[in-house]
Amino acid sequence: MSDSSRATQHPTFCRLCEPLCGLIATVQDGRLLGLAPDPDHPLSRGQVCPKGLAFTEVQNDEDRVLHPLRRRPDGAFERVSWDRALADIGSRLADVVAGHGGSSVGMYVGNPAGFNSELALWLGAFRGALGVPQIYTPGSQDSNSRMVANRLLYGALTQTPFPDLWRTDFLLVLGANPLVSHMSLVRVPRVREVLKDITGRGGRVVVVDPRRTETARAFEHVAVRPDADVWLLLSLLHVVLGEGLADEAAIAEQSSGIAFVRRAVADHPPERTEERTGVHAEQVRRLARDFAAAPSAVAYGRLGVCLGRHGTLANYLIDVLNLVTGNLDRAGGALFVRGVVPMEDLAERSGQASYGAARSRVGGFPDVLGTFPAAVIADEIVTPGTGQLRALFTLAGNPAHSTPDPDRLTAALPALDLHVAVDLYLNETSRYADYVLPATTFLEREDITVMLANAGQPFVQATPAVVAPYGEARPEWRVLDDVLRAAGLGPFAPGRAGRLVGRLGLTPRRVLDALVRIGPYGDRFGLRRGGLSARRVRSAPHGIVLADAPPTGLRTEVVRLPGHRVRLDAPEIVAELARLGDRHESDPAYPLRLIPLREMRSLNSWLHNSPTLMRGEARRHRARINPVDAAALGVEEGAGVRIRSRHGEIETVARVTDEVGPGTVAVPHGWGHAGGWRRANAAGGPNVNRLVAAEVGEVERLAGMAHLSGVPIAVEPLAAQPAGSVEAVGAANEVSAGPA
Ligand SMILES: Nc1nc2c(c(=O)[nH]1)N[C@H]1C(S)=C(S)[C@@H](COP(=O)(O)OP(=O)(O)OC[C@H]3O[C@@H](n4cnc5c(=O)[nH]c(N)nc54)[C@H](O)[C@@H]3O)O[C@H]1N2
Ligand SMILES: Nc1nc2c(c(=O)[nH]1)N[C@H]1C(S)=C(S)[C@@H](COP(=O)(O)OP(=O)(O)OC[C@H]3O[C@@H](n4cnc5c(=O)[nH]c(N)nc54)[C@H](O)[C@@H]3O)O[C@H]1N2
Ligand code: SF4
Ligand SMILES: [Mo]
Repeated sequence: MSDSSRATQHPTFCRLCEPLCGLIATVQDGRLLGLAPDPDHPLSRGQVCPKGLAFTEVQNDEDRVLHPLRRRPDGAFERVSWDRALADIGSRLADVVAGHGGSSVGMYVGNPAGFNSELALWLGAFRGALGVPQIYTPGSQDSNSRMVANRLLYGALTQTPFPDLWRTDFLLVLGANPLVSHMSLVRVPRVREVLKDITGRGGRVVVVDPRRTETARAFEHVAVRPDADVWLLLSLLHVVLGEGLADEAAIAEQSSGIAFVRRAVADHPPERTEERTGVHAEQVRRLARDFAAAPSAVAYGRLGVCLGRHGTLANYLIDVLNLVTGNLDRAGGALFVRGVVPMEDLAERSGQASYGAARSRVGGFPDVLGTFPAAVIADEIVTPGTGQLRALFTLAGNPAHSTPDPDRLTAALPALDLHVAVDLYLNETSRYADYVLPATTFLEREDITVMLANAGQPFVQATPAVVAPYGEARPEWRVLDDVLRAAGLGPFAPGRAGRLVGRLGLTPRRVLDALVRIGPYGDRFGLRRGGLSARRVRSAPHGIVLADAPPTGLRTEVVRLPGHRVRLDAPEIVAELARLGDRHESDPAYPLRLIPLREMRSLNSWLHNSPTLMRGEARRHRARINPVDAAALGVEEGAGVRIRSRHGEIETVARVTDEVGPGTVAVPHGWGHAGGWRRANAAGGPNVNRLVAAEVGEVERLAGMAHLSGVPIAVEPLAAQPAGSVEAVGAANEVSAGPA
């Protein structure tokens, strides 16, 4: 950390998305002057994206919340001291728990929390202290269908196989756009180069997507209809199994239940599914043959398949394709994960990687990793009874923006007895909180990359905080710790356990250090020569490459089912397949299909206050619509459109382009701001999640996933441009000064 008045440079790494690219932070007088790519980072080697560099503008943003804020009855915020905030939060939380039990307390932990190892550890403590609080995450808008597929196939929720991009001969991407989103559930700095290397060594990259995305354009594109991947995958399997292209030895050795798969795919020849998928039968047959014939091949699916009406089934089928072609757990195929800290193993062994161990009160959804679908939060708040949600903590998240039917949640929030947000900003959710507590940015806290071990080269890096917290910002783990203490709850409360924890001086850092040492690469506290210790990691500021390639042959270690066999016929899958298509209604009033779209210069809902990222005419909200549809509807390029679903409506501007097929409309999420971020508010655009229902019947059954892809919609031209920016609350630095 710098305290001299000379500018100093500090290697660190970006924690906005999964590549965790190396950065050099320049600091002077405790202020961040700028961020640059770290040329000495072994994995990212001097490459970063515009978001990473623009983070300087978040760090130094004058709209950031830097002091605890309390909301007054008139809705304006006033500054309070940490002590007063914590005392009041503590006593109100204690009241809720005393009166209604721990199950009436909820927490929504947002996406940036996934890049914070200290918080990840301390969340467990929060949970433990409250007994059975309701935990929500973006997982139900992101990856829970992937997790549930893992559980059903491998008996291990946390074991998401990742594509061995570095050795494969054939990459089949379904529903991901790596050149923009930089890949997810696999860590790939320099992703363009890694993908280009596949074709460079004579391999192929095929992108299955309803939109001709940046990635599809750079490689081969298969244009599929929205939410039809399940049928495409069934047909690919039909060809592989039916034409004798499968690796029968691998099937016999690795799996159980193949008879079910053979029966299931028999009915789905490509000729029968082509109408649904929009992919010509002959193209499907060729794709299946080429995939099976490649020396190594891997299918990788991400958001586009996770968000459909059968997201769990789609993820399951992707893995089945990898397995039956002999590509599971081998070089160039789909690999299991072994972390620097055995997070996966710990979660599985400790029972935290649960599925269906509890059911949500509203909707009866099975828990996924102890979490419930965010779509039910609003109903949990307003539905009376035992376990009615009365206190909510939102940490690093924006659920009243990022989840289905944001207005329903916004309307429910005021009914809470206590709502506390820990965030960098007043966002569309925290603006309704009783208290908004200032969090540290990733540059203001130390970290170690114990997550995201799913990489081409197993790697670990630690960073100190490169600047001291601005204002009164505090790390989230401390905030949780302090809140529990103030409420007289849990392991940190006064009492025996609390005293013990106090005496041990237990901090996330200490726990993480110990975990690194006992992990698979660890020094076992000196018992293993050359092994890792946190001290050794910290002494290598650009990180340490632990191996040249990821390990293979982990199945017998990680699959937690009889004989370590992958189970192909879990009853949940059998039942889901029997209901295939039951939620794919066709209503002539809503003939088009909505699909999600990520932009290079957005990060979900929270980088729209950066001047650099928002510069230029291209940074306006646009719905991509095919020229054929546009002509039929009388919609012109640049004209205003109204998009309606059975559930809600939004207004935006049309971009007429054949990058989406007829019948498909692609709309970016994360826009339509009304928080304390003034530039974001002024950027306009609607929140696309208004088109998505939060009703129980709209949520995918197995994993509780929101349906954000394939939503039936109608589009009509607007006479004028859409209404401008939305009503907003004052910026955090304009709050009325209250007693400190
Ligand atoms: N620049 C940028 N990078 C990001 C993010 C960001 O907001 N901005 N967000 C980060 C986060 S939180 C995540 S989870 C990852 C996600 O990373 P990705 O999974 O790559 O997500 P997207 O870029 O949204 O790509 C989803 C793709 O699915 C396609 N699609 C939609 N519906 C269907 C369908 O039914 N079938 C098929 N086959 N495809 C479909 C869409 O057209 C889109 O191209 O990105 C991360 N990286
Ligand atoms: N329509 C549609 N909806 C989607 C998606 C989609 O593709 N389409 N994608 C879904 C996906 S994949 C995701 S991951 C979710 C994201 O959904 P959320 O996690 O609910 O929301 P974010 O937009 O990531 O907002 C993150 C918040 O954390 C704050 N923040 C940033 N860094 C920190 C920090 O270090 N500490 C704290 N305390 N706060 C911090 C930011 O200021 C911001 O307010 O959105 C989902 N919603
Ligand atoms: S791709 Fe961009 S946002 Fe993601 S880690 Fe790298 S620099 Fe950060
Ligand atoms: Mo995400």
